[in-house]
Amino acid sequence: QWDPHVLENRQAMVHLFEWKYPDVAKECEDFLAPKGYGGVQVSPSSECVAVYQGQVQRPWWERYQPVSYKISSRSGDEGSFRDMVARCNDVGVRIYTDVVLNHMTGDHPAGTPTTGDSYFDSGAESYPGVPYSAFDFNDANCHTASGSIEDYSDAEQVRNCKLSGMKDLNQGKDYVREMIMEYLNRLISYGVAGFRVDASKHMWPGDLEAIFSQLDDLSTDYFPAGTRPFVVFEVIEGEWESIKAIDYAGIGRVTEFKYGRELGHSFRGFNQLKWLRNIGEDWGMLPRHESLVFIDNHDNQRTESNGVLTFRVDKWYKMATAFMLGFPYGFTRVMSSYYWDQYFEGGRDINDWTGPPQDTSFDIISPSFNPDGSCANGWICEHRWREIYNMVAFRNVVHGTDLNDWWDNGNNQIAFCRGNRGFVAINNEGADLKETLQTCLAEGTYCDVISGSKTEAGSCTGKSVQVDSSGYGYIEILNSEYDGALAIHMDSKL
Ligand code: ARE
Ligand code: CA
Repeated sequence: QWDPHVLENRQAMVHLFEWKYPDVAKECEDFLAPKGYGGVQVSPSSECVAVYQGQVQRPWWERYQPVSYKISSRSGDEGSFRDMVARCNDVGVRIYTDVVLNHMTGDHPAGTPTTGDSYFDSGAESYPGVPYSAFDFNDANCHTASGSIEDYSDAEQVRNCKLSGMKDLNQGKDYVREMIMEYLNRLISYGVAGFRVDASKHMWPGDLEAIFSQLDDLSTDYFPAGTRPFVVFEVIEGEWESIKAIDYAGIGRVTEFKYGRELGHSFRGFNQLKWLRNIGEDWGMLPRHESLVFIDNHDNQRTESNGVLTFRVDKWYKMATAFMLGFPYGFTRVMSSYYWDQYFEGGRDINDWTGPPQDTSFDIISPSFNPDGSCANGWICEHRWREIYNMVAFRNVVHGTDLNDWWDNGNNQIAFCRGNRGFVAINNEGADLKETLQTCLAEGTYCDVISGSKTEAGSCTGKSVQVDSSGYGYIEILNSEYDGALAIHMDSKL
């Protein structure tokens, strides 16, 4: 349940946040497979509440308030979901579904529409589409005055009380477990490779273990018999909280939020890059084979909490992503976003609810693509930025090697090798990097895959690096350059 079941030469996944399933399927075929992405995390597929609340019209977060476990959302219906899973698997790209198992909806007035055809009554805790009734919820097990989580240091209420007022399911009940397992097994039967389990911190590890250890093996249409589903538990470990990410690592991978936070801190200049040499377990993070790492996610790119980097600070973002994809720690996830206008009031972006690009009937608009492959009409598509997809290819090429020959200038210029297969240098200093460094590569000329790409004809559209017979090469990253990183690897040899 820790293995993402990607192909051996595809070692990163991408979160196509709010993409429609037909667009995901096409992206697998046209871009992700050719560029070497191993899998896609898709937004929650279950039927959910359709939110129209004054200014807030169809926010992205409505998908985190399920009404039933039918596959029906703005991304598509059951048919398009199955078609996507089949088409992506056919080109060797895995699908991981985001699943919301902790709760159902918050309070909504009677008659609130849903994205499917189910009726629900949040006041009575009645969700006939599953069906769940009031007996299936945790009300009797929560002892706070408000019924919601009030103190995050108290594990009992974090698990048994309502998260942001949403009806909290009791996963300790056999019936609730059965309903959840039926849903997850249905997704497995369609060919998904695994799940991102939303709000895992708010569920008891023992209950999750009972559910996830009993799930079916993955579909033999695409995976060898006996293959266990990949599971990523979303747990944000709070410094002052009693619940720890490691409490969940015995049942699957866990999100390692410290990683993106520390990289943001470093690239923003609050910690010298030279210290990144041993980021990972030595910094109190999860064992690498149990962790999922990312620079930002769909939540913290909105709050920008802890100074995480996002597409809005693109030079730093690409440097940090190059570091993450170049460095041997964790399974890596690339974020792929859409744009929205921020509007700060009292330090908070009041537009943070804004949903994906949509037309006047609130249907999601498909991304369109520029001649250079980047996205248009509101989609950012970080995963289509050359500096990022070329580093995904880098990670694939160096897979199986460790880090060696670390170099730094004692400050914010760093470089390292991955075995004798790849070399990365990063300059986050107010000065040029001009050094002759050990690249660990065989003699030859290499194309820097950050400033350009190696073409099919075998030439390089960016900078190139000459490596001598002892592995040394002259590396230059000027402070004025568009990008602050340089990367070469075996397959970028000219
Ligand atoms: C919305 C409205 C609320 C309303 C509620 C019910 O915004 O005002 O009360 O609906 O009507 C997302 C949005 C929420 C949204 C929700 C449901 O972010 O705003 O509520 O969808 O529509 C904690 C959890 C962590 C969670 C984060 C956001 O531990 O699991 O909060 N992350 C996941 C998803 C979110 C999603 C949910 C869970 C809910 O990724 O996208 O919410 O399904 C410290 C703590 C953390 C805490 C963090 C933020 O770091 O240590 O535990 O994370 O602060 O509060
Ligand atoms: Ca709970």
